Amino acid sequence: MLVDFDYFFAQCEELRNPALKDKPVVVGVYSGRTEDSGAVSTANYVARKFGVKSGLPLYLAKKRLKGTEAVFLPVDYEFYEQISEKIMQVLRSYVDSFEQTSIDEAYLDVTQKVRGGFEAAGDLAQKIKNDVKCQVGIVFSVGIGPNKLVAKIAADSQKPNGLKVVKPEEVQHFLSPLPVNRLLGVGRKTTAKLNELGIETVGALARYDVQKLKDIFGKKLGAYFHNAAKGVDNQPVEETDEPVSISRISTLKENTRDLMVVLKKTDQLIEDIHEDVVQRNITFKQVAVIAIMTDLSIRSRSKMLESATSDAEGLRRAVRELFEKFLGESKLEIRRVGVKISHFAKEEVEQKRLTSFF
Ligand code: DCP
Ligand code: MG
Ligand code: MG
Repeated sequence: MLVDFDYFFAQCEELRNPALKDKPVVVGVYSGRTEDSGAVSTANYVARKFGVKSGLPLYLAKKRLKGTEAVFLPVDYEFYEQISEKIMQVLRSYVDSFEQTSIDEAYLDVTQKVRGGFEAAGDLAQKIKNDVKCQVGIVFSVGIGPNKLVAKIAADSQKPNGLKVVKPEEVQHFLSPLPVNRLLGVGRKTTAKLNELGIETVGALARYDVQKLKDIFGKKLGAYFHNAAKGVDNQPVEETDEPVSISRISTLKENTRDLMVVLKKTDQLIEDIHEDVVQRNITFKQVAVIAIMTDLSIRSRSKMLESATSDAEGLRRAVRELFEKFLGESKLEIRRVGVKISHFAKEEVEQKRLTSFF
């Protein structure tokens, strides 16, 4: 099974304020330059009817929702993470093995639990949905299939509050009519390239000569596209203890705009993060700073380092640079500060799995 929570950040906001439910709700990341600069993180389905979705610039979202009772809120990641953890805990109690892939997504292997029966898996999914709704108050969509690839596409096919079972004998029929961009790793450029070859659907991709695909996209990717289009995927559901990012956040003794005060705090956070980096034996390439302002809005700035590093000094330099710039651009006082690193690589780069490749 693949479980993906519906309109997650916005649903969390509805959970703590049910009065929002019937209104368009937009959760956004405010970049801080002007009141409306920034982008939509997600929106509830009421807002989506007006064409508002993840990634849309906020000023456009405001325009599309003009004249409605739309509510715009800043991202409160920590709150969403708490809710996410509660749900993940409930999900875990039902599985043979479990793999969380993002704040709102997890794969559940229930093969043993249902003795391989797809109908029993559907019943189990309904039970889990009811349990999570009852214990946490959140709804999600679930896809069930013979492997991760099919489960993921199935989950996306009936949002929101969906439950879709695709049995092994139905895989071909289910995948064939879908546009190629529904496959993981087929983005805008690849879609354009495939379309040029006359390949619009997953079915057409499955029928296309595999050797030609390899010539065009390289051996590894070509083979992946061919298999994916046929619904073939053998990746196990397995727990990964590798986070996608490491962050620490902390409240300042008092609100400030003083760089030195900010850096004193971030130095402690950096020390903590660096310990984690050493322990995990990883390098990072991206550094971000987070500032929670006195009006509780959250701002962040990030920077890609020239090369991956595990060095604390490099991290300190980047954080200093980011806060210097940020304080120059913003007028409000800061209440809490955070540091985040991401884009990890293991010391010996291993790329066992294509999903991690994408
Ligand atoms: N998110 C984001 N920016 C994006 C995409 C997503 O900040 N461009 C965040 C907000 C989402 C959360 O990640 O709530 C989960 O992403 P999903 O793609 O699962 O989207 P939603 O859960 O919001 O909606 P859906 O009902 O389509 O799953
Ligand atoms: Mg979701
Ligand atoms: Mg998701």
